[in-house]
Amino acid sequence: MAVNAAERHAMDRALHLAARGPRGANPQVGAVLLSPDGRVIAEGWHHGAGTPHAEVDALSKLAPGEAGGATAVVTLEPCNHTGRTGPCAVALIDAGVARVVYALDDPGVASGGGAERLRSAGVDVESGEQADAAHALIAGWLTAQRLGRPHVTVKWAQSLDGRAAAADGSSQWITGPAARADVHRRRAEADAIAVGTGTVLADDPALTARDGDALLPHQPIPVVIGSRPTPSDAAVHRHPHTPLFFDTRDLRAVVADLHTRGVQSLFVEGGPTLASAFIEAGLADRVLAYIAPVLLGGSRLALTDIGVGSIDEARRLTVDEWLPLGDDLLAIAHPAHATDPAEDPQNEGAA
Ligand code: AOF
Ligand code: ZN
Repeated sequence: MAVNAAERHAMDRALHLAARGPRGANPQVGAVLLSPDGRVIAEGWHHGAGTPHAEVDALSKLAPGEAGGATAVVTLEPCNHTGRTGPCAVALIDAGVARVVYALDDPGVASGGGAERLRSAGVDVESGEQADAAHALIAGWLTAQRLGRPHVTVKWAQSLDGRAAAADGSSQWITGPAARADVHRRRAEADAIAVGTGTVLADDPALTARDGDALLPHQPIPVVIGSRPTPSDAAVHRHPHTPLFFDTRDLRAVVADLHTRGVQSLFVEGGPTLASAFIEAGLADRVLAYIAPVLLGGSRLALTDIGVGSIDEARRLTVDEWLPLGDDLLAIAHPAHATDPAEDPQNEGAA
């Protein structure tokens, strides 16, 4: 049976409810229960890992028997596994729900398969309703599920001749205020922000996302990678989140660890050694190069060795946008031939 107007409307509402949940290790999911005549009888959403799933949250608002014959409208396929909570497919079957309309399939190996389970219990199931909107809402979580690691953005600022600093190492400020404000807005969209220990020693960055002097509402977790000790009075220790330190060169281990902590997006701020290592490891899903109309010359390049020995090994990029920011220019790009990082051949071992 095709999706009707009441169900479509309920999906709008479920998407709205889903967005109330936190971004984190679990997806944001919303659910609306409709009576057989199409009235909303309960609403629910997922409040974060370890709490009841959206469907169970909605069912908990009804008396026993009240969901008999109801339609559940959910933004994600009801799960089929016992994780921190029991399978939602079973909870819906046990409650007597007659029909389920959902937006996106659950990509989880263990958690997927709820639709089949529902169907085999005689529940009528429709999928794909407003899948695009649901996808947009949990894109970060879906990427993390597919790759087993966060989506990685590598950012740097450079002179027109590709340098990241002057001969003495000074690098503040190559770009102008519009570019710097843009960086802070993008920092605030990331779950975590990484620098190398060399950058901590050279620049002592706060690693906060700011608008002028004010902290933006969302702050990424600061991550410091490398073997040199960080001074106890470094600015990163005053960050609202406790910094994470990784004394390793194994970036795959770092991103795998961040994944287990629920980090879905990582913003790599530099310096050139760390940025280059992420690119060489095939772990850069997106590149942001802020290019300023200034010449520095010398040997302090924006990137060091990225494993390109010959021109046919060059890491070609596809530009998503050239964005003017004041006198500067931002290139937003991703590895060529990959619209989806999971399908990028340079991200070997990523899928
Ligand atoms: C649903 N409804 O509201 C959510 C689902 O460890 P658990 O028990 O919290 O399970 C987490 C997995 O369940 C998560 O990875 C995803 O596959 C699914 N999330 N499923 O039916 C929900 N949040
Ligand atoms: Zn569930």
